[in-house]
Formats: sequence, C-alpha cells, structure tokens
Amino acid sequence: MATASYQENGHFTRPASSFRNFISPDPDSQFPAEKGRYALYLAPSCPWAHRTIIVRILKGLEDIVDLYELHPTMSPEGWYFSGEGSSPPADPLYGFKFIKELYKKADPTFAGRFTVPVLWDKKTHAIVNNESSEIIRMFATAFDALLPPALRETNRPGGGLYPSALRAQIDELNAWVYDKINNGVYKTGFATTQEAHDANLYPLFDALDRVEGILAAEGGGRKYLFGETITEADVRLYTTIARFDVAYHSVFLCNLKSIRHDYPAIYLWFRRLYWDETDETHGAFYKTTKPFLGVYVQGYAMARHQFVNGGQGTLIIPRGPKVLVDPLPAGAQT
Ligand SMILES: N[C@@H](CCC(=O)N[C@@H](CS)C(=O)NCC(=O)O)C(=O)O
Repeated sequence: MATASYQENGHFTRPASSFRNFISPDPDSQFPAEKGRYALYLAPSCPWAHRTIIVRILKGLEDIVDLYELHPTMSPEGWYFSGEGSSPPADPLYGFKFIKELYKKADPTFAGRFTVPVLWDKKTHAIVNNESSEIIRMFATAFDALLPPALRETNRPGGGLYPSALRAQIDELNAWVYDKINNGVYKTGFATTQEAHDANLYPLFDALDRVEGILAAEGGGRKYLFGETITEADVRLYTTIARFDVAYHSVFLCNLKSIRHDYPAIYLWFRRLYWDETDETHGAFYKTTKPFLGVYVQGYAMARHQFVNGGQGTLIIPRGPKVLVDPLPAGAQT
C-alpha cells in the first residue's frame, strides 16, 4: 500500500494523484458520459477505492461503468489480477497481470505511484482520473441523463450526495476528516518514530471524538453526518470506520479506543449503513464491505511489515476481533 519513498523524518506523506480529468455530461467533451465506455480498476480492500464502488452502486451505475477487481492484497510488484474470489485471472481488456502495466499503457513515461482506484477510458485507452474524491463527484452527476429519474441527483431526497446548499459544510468536514482520520490512520500506523506516531495518534482520536459529537447531537437522533440523507461525507468517513476495529486498531496501533466500545453514535451510524439493504443504498455498503472485512487486516499487516520493517522478520497477522460487525441493536432502523 505504500513504500519507503513516502517517508519524511519518520512521518508518512501521501503524494497527490496524477490523472485529474473529468467525465462530463457534455457529448462534445473529451470524456463524455457514455454507457459501457469506462472501467473502474481497483482493489476492494483499499479505502480510497472503496469510496468509488460504494457510489457506483448508490448511483445505479453497475451497468454503465465496468468494474475490474484486483486481488485484495498487494504483491511486491503492486496490485495484480489473481483469479481468486472476484478478481479475474488477468485484465479483461488487455490481459495485463499488474496495474502498473495499465499505467504504462496510458503513459509509458509515468514515474509516479501505481495506485488504485483508476478510472479508465476504453475508447481512447487513457486514464481519466485516479483520485477517488474526484471519481465519486463524477459518479454523482455525470451519468444522470442515462439514469432513471429517481437516481438523478436533483431528484434524490435532500438534494443528493453533494447538495449545493451543503457544499461548503461538506468540504469543511471532509478536509479535517481526511487529514486526521482517513489519512490520519496511515500517518499513525506508518510512522517510524514514536514522535511521528504520537503526533498523529492523538489528533486522530480527537477527530473521532468530534465525529461522535456530531452524530450524537439531537439526542442521538442524527442518522447521517448531515441529517436525514446520505452525503459523500458519510461515504468518505465510512470506508475508514469499516476498517478501524478490524485492522487499524491492531495493525496501525490506533488503540486508544475502539469504535464498538467507545463510540456508540459512530458505531450505530456505521451499522445502519453496513446493514442497509433498502432502496436508499441498494446494499452499497454491505456488498462492498462484507466479502473483504476479514482480509483487510492481512493487507495492512503486510503493508506495515514492508513499510516499517522493510519486510524483515516474521509477519504475524492479528486474529481479532472475533466479531467483525455486530448486528444492529433491537429497535434501531437502517
Ligand atoms: N489519493 C488517492 C490515494 C489512492 C491510494 O493511495 N491507494 C493505495 C491503496 S489503499 C495504493 O494504490 N497504493 C499503491 C502504492 O502506493 O504503491 C485516492 O484517494 O484515490
């Protein structure tokens, strides 16, 4: 998931994504919204990639954007197709084994990191975008003309995933959630000095306390971060919380508290999303989390072993927690 080139004085630093084009509803644009033209390459274990597969289902884009899943743990050569589980034996388009081959096809001179997710244009054989926060924004609106009216953003309850009235507030929340929580767990777990670890661990839990306060507001009645409807802020927070107790708590040493024992409002919010199978989510959270919950820990243990210990010594995989996700409490609605 990362290598030593992400290091600075013991602190983990995440480089910016390289391909930043947008799919547009405008038929004359460089990347116009068309059914069957685009493919999403990703490893479902990756929390950034996870955002995009959730929104793909939330928006009903399964028949419009292809999904090609890489193996959930990384090889020394990077993300790869394995033929195991939901990963085909090779890239369905070009027969590649490794995601880096796709990057090289798009740009033979590319010298950055070979990260997932990748949004690929089958027509021009190009990477449209490899930044999850932008891919989910595109998915929210770009294909709306191809979708049944109920799935278009303008018709969704609350104004959709990124409603205009809430944009400034969503951006503000996303910024600290990204820095302190989404990326905060990595900065804590990939720290190679105690000072760097501590400098990120305490702000991570302060930020979780702040989220708990938001979700516990109104007598605990707040269903989602911005009220009664799911926004992209919920999606972005969810993929980190889904991995927290099962991987970050043990492997990334994020163990001041756990979600299940110490954050009742966050845990309720998480389970509402996870267990929901209604038309509100079409099971987007459950379908994209359940098959991989038990393997997140392996991917992170391997990545940390490589990153912090240079792969030296025996790799031990933590075996807990025994229960991956509890059922919803009696009486709580999804
Ligand atoms: N900012 C990117 C980050 C993507 C990212 O860092 N993905 C990780 C997996 S969780 C990756 O592919 N790492 C491979 C590498 O660094 O070599 C996004 O949100 O899309």
